[in-house]
Amino acid sequence: MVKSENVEKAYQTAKERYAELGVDTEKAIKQLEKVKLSVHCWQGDDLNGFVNPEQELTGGIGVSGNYPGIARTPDELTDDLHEALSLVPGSHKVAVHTLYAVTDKKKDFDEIGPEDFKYWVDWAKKEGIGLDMNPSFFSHPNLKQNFTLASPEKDIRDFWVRVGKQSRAISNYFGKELGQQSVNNFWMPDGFKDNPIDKLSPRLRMIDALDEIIKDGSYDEKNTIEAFEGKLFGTGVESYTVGSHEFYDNYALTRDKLWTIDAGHFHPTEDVSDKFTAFLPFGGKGLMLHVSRPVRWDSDHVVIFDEALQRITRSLVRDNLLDKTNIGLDFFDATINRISAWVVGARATQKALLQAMLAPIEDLKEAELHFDFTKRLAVTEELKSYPFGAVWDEFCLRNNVPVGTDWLNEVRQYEKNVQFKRN
Ligand code: RNT
Ligand code: ZN
Repeated sequence: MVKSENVEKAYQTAKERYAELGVDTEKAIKQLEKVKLSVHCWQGDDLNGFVNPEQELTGGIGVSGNYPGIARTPDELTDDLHEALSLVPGSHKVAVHTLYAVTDKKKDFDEIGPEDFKYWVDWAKKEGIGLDMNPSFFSHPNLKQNFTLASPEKDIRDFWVRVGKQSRAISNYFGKELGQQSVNNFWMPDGFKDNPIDKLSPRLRMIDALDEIIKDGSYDEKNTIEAFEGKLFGTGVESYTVGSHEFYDNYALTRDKLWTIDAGHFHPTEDVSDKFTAFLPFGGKGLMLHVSRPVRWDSDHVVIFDEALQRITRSLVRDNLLDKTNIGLDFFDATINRISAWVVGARATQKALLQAMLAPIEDLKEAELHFDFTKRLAVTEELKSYPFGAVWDEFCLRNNVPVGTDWLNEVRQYEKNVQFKRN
């Protein structure tokens, strides 16, 4: 067990070290407290959901591993989420998918509406958190030849348009009931495995379908807003993806919606963090992020405190973009305890935010403005070994969550008493 006096002693020293640089650790702690993460429910059950769990996962995304203790029911999943959230400092949101509706009746995706998410709303109220939504455009037989909203077949398109419309009603219900905006994230796997002849028509069909979905302007943006997630390619659609980045960047801008940037959806050498400031100044309403870790490809590994993540959080903090950005997590790993996956990814994201906040940002901007690149490099390099971990520990302590590796003991207890008993 970490001793709290040690945490406090280390924090006092860290506070002074940062103060020498003109950095206020108390201010950073307060700033971090305000940042909500949108924690994806699907890490808890390998994206099976409750609507058609027998159906295989499609859409070119995949989960590997079979660590025991997977959540199989709504109660098991929310119990596990509760456990994970209790180990992550601060107050957050949970993101669900159409697949996670809780209903006694057999309902198809396009029939699932707000009433089928009452379970989640009641739970979220109990937890005091918000909910985000995602219409599911996969794991369903109407994902036909890898097409949904851009399908050449009208009945397939119409089906998915209804799913999209329903998701808006559900997201609006979340926002209204929980008193905070629910982001409704659209990702469609549509595309071709091999070289297409016609690259234009599928995109035109996609635009029409999306416009049809968002046509009803009666939803209050206080409650819900749509976000659109592009992708370079997916497994099975290597040659052409209808919803590319440029496609959704332009769609979001022209429709006054959010653009979703998933850290795994770009070429591995691209710097995702460089995109935020190339979008927002053009009138971009805001961003949704899917923080993920692509290992060689869009592999959806658990997020860790790595350079790619630090670049993302530095840009958000230094360029003052936190107010315009919804930070969601999107990864799935079944080779480890699924609760620990959530905890590692969420805590890593918060740590990276905190480290970015603990910097003499104005001073560095000033140096840059006067071409003092020597100072910029020297200071940012030294900052890397400043005692930010001591501030992080203090943040955990103040938020009543375990410090250091102590959270792992709790997960071990929980898996022994709860998760391993499920099998
Ligand atoms: C897929 C997208 C999408 C999904 C989730 C389940 O490549 O990243 O966001 O991972 O909606
Ligand atoms: Zn994503």
